[in-house]
Amino acid sequence: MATNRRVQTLDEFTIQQMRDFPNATGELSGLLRDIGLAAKRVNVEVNKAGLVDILGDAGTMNVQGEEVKKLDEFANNQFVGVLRHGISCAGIGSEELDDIVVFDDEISNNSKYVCLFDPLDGSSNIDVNVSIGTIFSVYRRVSKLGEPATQEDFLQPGIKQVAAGYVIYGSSTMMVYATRRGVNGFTLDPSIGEFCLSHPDIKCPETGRMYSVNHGNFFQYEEPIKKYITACQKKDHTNGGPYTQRYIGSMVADVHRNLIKGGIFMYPITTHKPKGKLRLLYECNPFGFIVQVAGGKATNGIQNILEVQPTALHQRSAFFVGSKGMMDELETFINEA
Ligand code: P6P
Repeated sequence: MATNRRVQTLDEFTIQQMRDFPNATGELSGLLRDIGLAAKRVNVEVNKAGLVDILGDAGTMNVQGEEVKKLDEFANNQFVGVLRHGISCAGIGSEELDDIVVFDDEISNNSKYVCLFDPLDGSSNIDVNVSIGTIFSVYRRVSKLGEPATQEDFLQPGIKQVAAGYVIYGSSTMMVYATRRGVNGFTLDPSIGEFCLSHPDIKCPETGRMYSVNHGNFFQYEEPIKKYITACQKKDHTNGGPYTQRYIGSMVADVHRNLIKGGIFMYPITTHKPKGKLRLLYECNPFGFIVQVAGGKATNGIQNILEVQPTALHQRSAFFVGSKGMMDELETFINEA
């Protein structure tokens, strides 16, 4: 008798992971399930964004000085709300909030973890129906349990991440997260409202032929970056085939594609943005952790991105991430300079 391949839901998977570690308290598993719940709520609104008046600028400006769209605020409120009322998180940092939010209640103050979020990255694409995403990062607190979380809990180098992940709201909605044990992808099955394991043990291909960069900034890049991009364009079209440029302008979509198919994503510093554009804590570090666990590499052009010691919640960084072979090739251009 034909039987359906048993599909494991996110909840079942995280509980199984907990069973594999008998001394696990289950807090991290619970935290990941909380994030999955918030993501499902955001997904509902993202999927109908064109139908209801949730689009358009909310009129406020976020800490980045960008107009905040209503869906940004909605997404932020979902993640903050679920984690505040959960039992696994002592506080959060968010692209949408100037400062950290410390939950400061008895349960939360005894929680082991803090989270950082970009609740809805690529939101400028919402109005034109391009894939957007949520990015998250989880750290074990360094402050005293039983007391409120502190700024130091959030300003840890990326190498200290306990978990990191993203949700991509695209042709399907997926949640991908990494712990030190590996990277796994879960696709939302709307018929049961559950994220189901669809991409077990994701590995980033050692090489790829896709390079992702904003060519509009080409003449603002430093020389080694321009030389590498030009080399990509001149790739020998015989062996291994030509490189191709793929850039959606939505980081979650670009990095997700390159993680699965192989490729390199670059957001270098430019003359207009000498510190880079992307945020270290809730864009670069989570993706750096995910891709490195999957076998790829991630740097700021100078060092492993996960070794950078953060000094500010919203600090920016140059960011290069992707297949090891392509990252090594980029580094030869940078080192030559
Ligand atoms: P640019 C979206 O605003 C974002 O933060 C990332 O999702 C994306 O990769 C990048 O900015 C695109 O920036 O300057 O190329 O439009």
